[in-house]
Amino acid sequence: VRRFRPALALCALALVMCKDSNNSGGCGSTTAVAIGNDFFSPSCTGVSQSATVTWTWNSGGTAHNVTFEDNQDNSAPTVTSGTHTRTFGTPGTYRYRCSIHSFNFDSGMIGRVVVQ
Ligand SMILES: [Cu+2]
Repeated sequence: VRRFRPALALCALALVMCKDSNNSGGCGSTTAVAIGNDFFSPSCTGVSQSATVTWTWNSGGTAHNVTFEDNQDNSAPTVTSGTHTRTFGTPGTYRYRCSIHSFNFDSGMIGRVVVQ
């Protein structure tokens, strides 16, 4: 007889809830976003007004960029290491993408910052 394992069930639920999909699910609440190959982690983060978000390249030398839908405070087009920052003075949802690894802001290497 298999016994119900609450700990395992909880882990499974946590995995589902924390799954870092690009345009749904919960946003993280961090000002630090890692740039991998080819994703932003977390892909969505919720921050407070006037917060500065820092993107850190962690891609082993592969070029990526941070290009915002509003075309403000973008990174350089091909960056292989280092960091990029943007301070968000106005509440709203700021979508961004890596223009190398996406065609638009809806799929591919995309992310968003929700400023409250
Ligand atoms: Cu990229």
